[in-house]
Parts: sequence; structure tokens; C-alpha cells
Amino acid sequence: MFNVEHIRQDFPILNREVNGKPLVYLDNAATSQTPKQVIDVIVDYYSNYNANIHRGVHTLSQEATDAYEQGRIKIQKHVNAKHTHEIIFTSGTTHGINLVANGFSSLLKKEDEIIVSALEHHSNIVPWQMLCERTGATLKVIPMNLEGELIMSEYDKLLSENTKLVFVNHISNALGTINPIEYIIEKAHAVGAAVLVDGAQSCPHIKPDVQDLDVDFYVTSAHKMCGPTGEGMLYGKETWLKKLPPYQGGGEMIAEVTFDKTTYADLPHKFEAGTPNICGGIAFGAAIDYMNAIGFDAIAKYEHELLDYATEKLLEIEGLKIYGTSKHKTSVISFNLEGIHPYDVGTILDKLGIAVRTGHHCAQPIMDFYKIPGTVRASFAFYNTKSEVDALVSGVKKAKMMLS
Ligand code: 7TS
Repeated sequence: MFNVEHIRQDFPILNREVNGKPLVYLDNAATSQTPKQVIDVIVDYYSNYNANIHRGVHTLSQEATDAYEQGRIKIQKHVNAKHTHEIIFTSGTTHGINLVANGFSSLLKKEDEIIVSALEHHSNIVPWQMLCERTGATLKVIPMNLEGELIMSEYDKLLSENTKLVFVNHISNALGTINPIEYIIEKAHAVGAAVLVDGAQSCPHIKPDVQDLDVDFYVTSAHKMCGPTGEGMLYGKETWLKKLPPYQGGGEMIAEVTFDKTTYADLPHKFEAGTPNICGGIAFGAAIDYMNAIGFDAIAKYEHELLDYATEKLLEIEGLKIYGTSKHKTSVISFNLEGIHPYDVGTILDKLGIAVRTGHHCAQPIMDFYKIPGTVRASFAFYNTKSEVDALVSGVKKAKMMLS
């Protein structure tokens, strides 16, 4: 049974006050909070078996290696990858995207085209622009409509035999739109293009099945789903990961090194140069365990209730406009008050202990589309409550009164 009060007891930070008010944390799309089950795993690692991995014969090193590799297996099972070695540990979504974009440098030609969507976070735009600069390939953009949805008929027109790669987020961080990635993947494959899905915003809400999706690359960050920062994963189909060259050179990623020639290690180590975030990988596994114990169906159902409730209550405020009104969206509400800068609203909310994000949310093309400088973004997690939504609504009303 889903019991939010019970769940909240797992999150020590939710007991703190900000500016003399109980914290209302509604910035979950930026980073989620960490339950004590995950904090305990981090403390246990540094208290009891902190050591470098894959290289020591001593007991601590073996314990750390086992726990780290166990983390990889948990991720593999969670996303239903066929092989454990298809999971590459990264420092986060940004790292995973750069790894793939860098790898494609040697695979693209001048006449090739790659497709991005209008709804992307900068980290799923800039690495591909850099790739185009290196290779001469052309970047095309799937446009969006006023509801904040991608226009699939336009996507169809962009695809051709020149298309080599399509990269799109599963869920938009700025608007919450859930994109039709099944359709996008199927159509891309029909012209022989590979697909990378940025799952930074989907992994806190949806359990992806990479085999069922038939996606070529799927990336995410642990810190969006109750895990630590500086940790993430790249799933890549074995065939693609074998084709891509290593991203960084160094220890751990080699088979043999001489001054004449170096050979690379097998997957996944070929992409994991240097000492990784060992504790991060172990804690990522613990975060997956934690979220699965609550259950992704229960999480999605509850968050949807919160989204519907908050949408209804916020829209009662005159002059409030929500950006991103697709029927297919997750628990993110981006909004503005008429004639008031989002930063000012965010500052007043903070004085009331309410944490939201304001600005362009690293998605400037979306703000340009709506011709606005930014929005106030409230993003809800499964540990938020309706009374926190009420606090947000009354805070926004107060901000409106003070600023108009
Ligand atoms: N892609 C999407 C869709 C994101 O939402 C983010 C982070 C990233 C990539 C980058 O993830 P990182 O872990 O590598 O930094 N999004 C946000 C946000 O919406 N507010 O702060 C960070």
C-alpha cells in the first residue's frame, strides 16, 4: 500500500526548515532527495569497505568490486538490458551523451544528418552541435506545438536515408511532456538510423525496458531517482558499444599497453577509464532497490494525482499560465504570472520555504519558442503531498499580491 506519510519518514531532509518554514521541496526535476536507505549504504561504504576496485587482491578491494558490480547488475535488471556489459557507469546523463556523441565522430560523414527535438535539455543539444562541427554533418530539429508536444508529421518529413542518428528525451525537463519515443525509435530504425534516448527525467517516473523499446542508447543520472550526484549510466546495445571507440584513455580501460600499441579492454571497461565513483555505483543500485520496493506503477499513479490536483488549483489563479499542456505529461508544472518575472516569484516562494526552479531550465530553445525569459517550475516526486501543493498555491497567490 502506498503511504506517503510513511514514505516521507525515509527522507531526513524533509524534516528541515527553510527561512523558519517547513521545507516544501518541489525541485525534484533538478535533483531528487535521498532516502536514509541510500544514505546508509553510502555511510557503510566509507565506514567499512572503501577501496579501489578491479585491481586489488585484498579483501576490501574485492568487497568494493563485488558491490560495485552488483550495482551494475541492478541497473541491468531495472532497464532489462540483455547483457550486464551493456551498462556503462558514467558521471551522469551529460557524460553518457558526450560519450556517444564523441564516438560518432569517426562514424559520420559530411552528407550525414542527425535529428534532435525542440524539447531538449542543453546537454542533449550542445554535444551534437559539437559533433556536427567536427564532422560536417547537419543537425535537424523536430518542431513542437503550443501544447509542448513534438510534431510527429514533421519528424516523418525530416527522416531520410541520410539520417544516421536521432536523439530525444523521453520526458521534457522544462514542460514534463512524455514524448512518443516508441514511434520515434521505430521510424528512425526504418531508415537505418540509431536512437539515443535521454532518460534523465523519465527514470524517476517510468521503468524503461530497453529491449522492448529496441532503443540503441539510453542514458540517465542517479541523482534524479533518489541516488547520489555524479553518478549515472549509459545503456548501449552491445553491437553499438563494440563499434564506438573509447571516450577517454587511461587505467582500467586497457587490455595491454606498450609504447608501440595499446589494446582496449572488453566491454564495459573499455568506456570506464580511471577510478570511477565507486560508492556512487553502489548507491545507484540501492536507489533502484528503494524505488522498486515502492513500485513504479504506484509512484506514477500517485504523482499523476498530485499533477492533476496542482494543475487545477494553480489554474484557479487569475493571470497564471501553464506552459506544457500535453495530455501525456509527468508531474512537472512550468508556469508564469502575467507581467511578473519568474525569478521574483521563485524568490518569494523561497522565503516561504518552498523550493522551485526558475529560469530557462537549460532548455533555452523552448523559452524562445514561447517568447518568454523563463518559467517557474514546480516538479513533484512521490514523497510530496497535497498539502505541499496547497502551500505552493497559497505562496503563488501571495507572490502575485506582492508583485502586481
Ligand atoms: N537531460 C535532461 C532531460 C535533464 O533534465 C537533465 C538535467 C540533463 C539531461 C542533465 O543531467 P545531468 O545529471 O548530467 O546534469 N536537468 C536539470 C533540470 O531540469 N534542472 O536541473 C537539472
